[in-house]
Parts: sequence; C-alpha cells; structure tokens
Amino acid sequence: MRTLILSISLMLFAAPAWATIFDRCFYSMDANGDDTVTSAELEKAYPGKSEEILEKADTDKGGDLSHDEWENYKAGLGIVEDH
Ligand SMILES: [Ca+2]
Ligand SMILES: [Ca+2]
Repeated sequence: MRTLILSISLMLFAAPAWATIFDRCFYSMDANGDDTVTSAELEKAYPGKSEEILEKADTDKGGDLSHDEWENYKAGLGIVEDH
C-alpha cells in the first residue's frame, strides 16, 4: 500500500515537470518557416525525442507536425498558450 501511494505521489510530481519539457513555440521549431515541423526540425528542438513526440502528436500520421497538431499536443499536456 505504501508503495502504491509513493508511486502515485511520484506521478503527480512528475506530470508538471514532464509538461514543461515540450512547451516550445511552434515557430521556434519551424526552421524554414513552411508551417510544418518535420522530424528533423523536431529532432533539433528536442534531441532524441522526436520519434516519441511524433508518435503522440502527429495525429494524421503524416510524419510531421502541423501547427494545430502541436498546439493540440501541448494542450493535451496541460500547456495552454497559443503561438
Ligand atoms: Ca519546417
Ligand atoms: Ca501530421
């Protein structure tokens, strides 16, 4: 029981920290300004994390992120800011 409570506490503490990781402005990642963040652009913004992010955020499975997909992903993490 104690272990379970500890695990839940850790999850509660970990969630906000996790959420602050992926809070980049879409335009700060879109290096060439074509309104699409490719896996390569994502990899530069979040080294080693692009596949993981794409798997969750690329809802149309096109292999890259539209502005909407990124904002929706951030909103899903509890990050509310629009830019
Ligand atoms: Ca781009
Ligand atoms: Ca997409």
